[in-house]
Amino acid sequence: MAKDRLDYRHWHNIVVLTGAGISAESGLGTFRGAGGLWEQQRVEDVATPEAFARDPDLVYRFYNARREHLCGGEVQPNAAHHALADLENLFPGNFALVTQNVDDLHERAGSTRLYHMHGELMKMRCTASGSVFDAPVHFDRDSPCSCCQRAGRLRPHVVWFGEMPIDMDEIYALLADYDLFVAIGTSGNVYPAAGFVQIARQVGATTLEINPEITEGSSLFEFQWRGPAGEQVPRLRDLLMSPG
Ligand code: BJW
Repeated sequence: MAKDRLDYRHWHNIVVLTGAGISAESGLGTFRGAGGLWEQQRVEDVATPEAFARDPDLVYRFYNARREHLCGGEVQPNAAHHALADLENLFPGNFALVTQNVDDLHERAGSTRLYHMHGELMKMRCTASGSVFDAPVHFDRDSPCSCCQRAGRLRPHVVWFGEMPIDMDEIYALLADYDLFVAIGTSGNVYPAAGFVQIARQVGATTLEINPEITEGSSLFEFQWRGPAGEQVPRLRDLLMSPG
């Protein structure tokens, strides 16, 4: 049974994991569930290295459309992104943010201590050198690479199924020493992020899930706040910033 009262006075190190749900109220679709991205596009067709090898044009189109939407002006950070940026600035202990999201809404809200474990939509990578560059809204197999000037070498700088997520050494180091782990807007379907709550329990950290729905991993969390991130994350910020 989840508890409903957090004893927040003894926390010094906080790690927050975010997923697609935190950006839902900004107008970006989530992946799973009704109306999600994977309902419109089969994951096997666009989010694996094999898909990119088989049909790169489809993959370029999929990510170009998402970049266009992200940069179109309608998508802006919401109250949850801003509340996490506030915590980075104001929380007196250590605060780290790990996101599975490839959008840049955390940065736009002001977060800087941020790990994009599944990459960044607004970056592209040379498949020959591994160099990472800022991406234009559109690029494809005809776009020359910024380092070798060759066409056909650029790919989205995102992590597909079967690939190693980014910055895992740093993220596991964070997870070795902290008091509070908060997972916001993630379904807990995708590893290794889905396993972070188990690491948190092993190190004795308090665990909190913020999600309007019950998820695959809900029963592993000590505390569960049901509701949209835009409402619940400002509540968490206010709690953590209130005088003990
Ligand atoms: C709200 C809300 C609101 C709605 N407020 N909330 C068998 C067992 C275990 C593992 C494996 C296995 N077979 C294969 C694997 C490994 C595989 C995996 O996990 N597969 C599973 C499907 C089983 N993982 C990998 O391959 C990863 N690599 C890997 O494991 O390398 C080896 C390794 C070994 C050891 C250490 C480290 C690594 C790579 C995974 C790459 C995932 N890539 C994607 C695409 C990125 C690019 C792109 O954007 O196109 O990442 S898939 C997609 O899922 C994306 C997301 O980051 C990721 C997670 O999704 P997320 O964020 O949870 O979104 P949703 O849609 O699932 O959920 C949204 C949630 O929001 C819901 O719960 C809603 O209720 C909620 N919500 N509105 C708050 N307003």
